[in-house]
Amino acid sequence: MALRVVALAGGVGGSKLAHGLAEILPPDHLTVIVNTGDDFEHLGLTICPDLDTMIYTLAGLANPQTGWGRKDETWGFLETIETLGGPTWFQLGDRDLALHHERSRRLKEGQSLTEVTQHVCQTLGISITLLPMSDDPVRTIVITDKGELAFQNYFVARRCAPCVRGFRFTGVETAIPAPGVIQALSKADLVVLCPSNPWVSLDPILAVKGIRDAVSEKSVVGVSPIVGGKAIKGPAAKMYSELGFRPSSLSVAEHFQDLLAGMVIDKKDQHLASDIQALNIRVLVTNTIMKNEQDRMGLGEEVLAFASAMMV
Ligand code: FO1
Repeated sequence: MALRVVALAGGVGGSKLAHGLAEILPPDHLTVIVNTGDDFEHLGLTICPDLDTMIYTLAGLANPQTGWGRKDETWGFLETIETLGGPTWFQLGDRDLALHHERSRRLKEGQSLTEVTQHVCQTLGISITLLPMSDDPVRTIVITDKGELAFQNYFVARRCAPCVRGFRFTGVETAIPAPGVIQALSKADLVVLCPSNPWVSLDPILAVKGIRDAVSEKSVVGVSPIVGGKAIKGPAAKMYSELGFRPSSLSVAEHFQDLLAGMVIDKKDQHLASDIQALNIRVLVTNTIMKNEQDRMGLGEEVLAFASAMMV
């Protein structure tokens, strides 16, 4: 009997595991809740990078080199923006741009982000349920030695260089979970915290009213986004260091200690297993680096088997 799973995810790493789970679970047994704290207005468009990275990954359209944006892309729009003296710091390909444009048009017409996401998933043949964490705007602000920076300014424009002091999620005080989020969590047998940045991909989701409480009622398994003290991709390890924590899968386990029943760590971190178990968290040590679709499915299978064994 397949488990009913809800996965929480952000950008590239989280999307890969979500893709593996989507390949092995019946479509109606997987709901993925995606971070929207990275969203921003740019060139008059509403851009949702983590939703789009998830959509492109699940649809097999993601750029394999970067993990974000689309493969088989053309760049006529951005090249022309450059000749016109417009902003080109955020790389928008022509096909990707069409998604931002159509989403923005529908949102302006009054459709919700959930409705637009469902429509896009249908057009791309994605059969699992993909939900934004909220239809209300929540924006991650990175508090740094260079001041408070909007997320994409920190992440893309400044390439994560500023020293992080903390985070704020503006709008989270009044945001409510998107329709279906709490229902999916209440029906779930298992919640998976995908290998996404704990600070700026998973914490924003858990900060939306009611989500952390709903997750805490469930069996939760996390997959560490940090291997051998480094993030596979992105600034997670740098953020841990700058905030005064040793970047390690143990720090990630401590980060979510009150939620986790189990943690999946890479073989490189075998030596940390007992420290994590001492937090009363079961540990699975395996290969967590997903180089291809086979790895994604393999890790998905292992996470589900680990969770099932934990729940008996
Ligand atoms: N990341 C970059 O480092 N440089 C970019 O130019 C860039 C463009 C971009 C366009 C669409 C999209 O969906 C994502 C894009 N990203 C880019 C990644 C994005 O900033 C991050 O994926 C998330 O915000 C963090 O996971």
